[in-house]
Amino acid sequence: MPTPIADHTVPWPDHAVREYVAKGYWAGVALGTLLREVADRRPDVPALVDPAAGVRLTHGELADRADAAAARLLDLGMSRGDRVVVQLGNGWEFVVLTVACLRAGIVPVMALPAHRRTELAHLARHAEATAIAVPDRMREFDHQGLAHELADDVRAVTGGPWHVLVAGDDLGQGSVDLRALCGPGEDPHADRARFDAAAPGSRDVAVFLLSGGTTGLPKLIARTHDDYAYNARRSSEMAGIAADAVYLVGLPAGHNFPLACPGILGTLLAGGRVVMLPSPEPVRAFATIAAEGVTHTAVVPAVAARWLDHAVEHGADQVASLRVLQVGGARLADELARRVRPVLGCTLQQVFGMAEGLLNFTRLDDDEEVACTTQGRPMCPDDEVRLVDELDQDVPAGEPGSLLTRGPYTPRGYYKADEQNARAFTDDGWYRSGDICRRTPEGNLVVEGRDKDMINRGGEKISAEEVENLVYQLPAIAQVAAVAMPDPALGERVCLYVVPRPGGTVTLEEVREAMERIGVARFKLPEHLVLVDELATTKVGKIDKKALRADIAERLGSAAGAPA
Ligand code: J2J
Repeated sequence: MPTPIADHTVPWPDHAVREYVAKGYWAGVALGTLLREVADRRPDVPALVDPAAGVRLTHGELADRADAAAARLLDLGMSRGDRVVVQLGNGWEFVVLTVACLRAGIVPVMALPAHRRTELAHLARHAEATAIAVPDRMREFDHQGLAHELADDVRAVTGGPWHVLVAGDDLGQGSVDLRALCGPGEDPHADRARFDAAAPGSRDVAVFLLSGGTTGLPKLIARTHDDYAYNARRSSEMAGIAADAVYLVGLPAGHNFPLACPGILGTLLAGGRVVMLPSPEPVRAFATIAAEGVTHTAVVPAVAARWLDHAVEHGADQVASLRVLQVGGARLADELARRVRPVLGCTLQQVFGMAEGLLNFTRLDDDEEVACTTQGRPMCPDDEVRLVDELDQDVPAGEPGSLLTRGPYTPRGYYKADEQNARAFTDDGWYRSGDICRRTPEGNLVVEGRDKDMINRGGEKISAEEVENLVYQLPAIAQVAAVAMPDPALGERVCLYVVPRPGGTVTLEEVREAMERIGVARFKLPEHLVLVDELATTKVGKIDKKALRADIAERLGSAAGAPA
């Protein structure tokens, strides 16, 4: 039996809970129930489109399928409070399974398709998952095979059951057919009644999100039904999502941004329609926007840049229906931001968010200057934000400081991570985002840098410590430091500084091969390697990453220069 989730979460203090309930942020209703209510009001309205699979479901059909799937999960032997690692591509099964979990109180752990053995094994172990959902194959990778290897490992340790749910045509022995599991049920009324009668508690954990990563392995962020429902609903208001909205999911669906800011959940809760696309590659994305009349979508700056180039070359007629382009996940350059409206003809909304909670948006009616040069302001009047110096003292108005935050959808600690929590949260519950921001006189935030040891590769967050731990497994390495190097397309890429052991040496290819053998997401592989005799250190003897970042920027020519 997995440990109850509540044993390892950090609750909001009672006075905060009372306030969030009194102010209506926490509605006291489970997410699955809220989605059911939408389906009852709009049963025949389109809810979910997966053009690649040719699947189109109404709100009523989606809700019924989710209940049928929830019932089948219980039939497999799963029960409320169990955890399932979800590593699915952007297809309809992701949505049905997620809603099924929300109805049944089974908690999805939102992994990414890029994750490999190291990450998945860690997530499964840390969350004490009893199931994993994967595609059969995706982008040439045998996800099903890896899932079964993991299942064998887990069963050997726990002796308990472990389910491998597979979306695809090529089902192996021992796999559960996820498409069948997410298919229509035989008795929708009975399935529904079962979950109407036993909805999860609104303060229970609804989903586990992955932290952007500053530690050796990703941390889990436990988001409750109450806080995540608020997150999704309020984000919809920010983005102008109502029942007529058609939201395109192009980023990996398990990311907080496309999942609930407003993303899939916010759009469904507003009674709108969600369109699933495997990737935001512009040719298909533009064609899908045209075909489905997409009104809203979310991208990272690197994708925004590709869309702008594509539109300049091929015209923007296909994206005429697009009203709002949300851009976030990494700093959007002001120059790029200024091109969005003239080139794509839609409103730019900058989103500075984090899976840990706090969401900042530029408002749809902000003037062009604010929308193009700031990352917006918190969405909730009761989001608390402080900008502080090294001693946690507030910096003077207008000065850059390190962002601390608390609020109704920002949990007070990571799941089962006392040691990290002591560092990532202050004693009085402020989350240290590690972002260096400045506040404009109008109250908008501008992200100027960060004081966390993370590399932001086109919106994918990479923990330097995690990369370094992996590289230390190579015998030829005496010392290593992973740092961000500037990149014109992705913003940053991983650069390694390596001190080899005496007489030894190492190449970039050797490091990459070793990491691939161990099995980690490809986006974490270093893309440049610098051999040095020693690593510069700070006064207190720590590796001087700032100096290394400056060094690599200089070696590449300039801060904006292209890598060799
Ligand atoms: C600069 N840095 C940004 C921005 C995030 C919406 C949007 C993004 C995320 C996300 C998210 C940034 N400019 N506009 O969850 O719901 C960096 C910061 C932040 C970290 C969080 C959402 N938007 N960042 O990116 O959990 O460093 O969430 O602390 O993946 O991304 O990363 P993540």
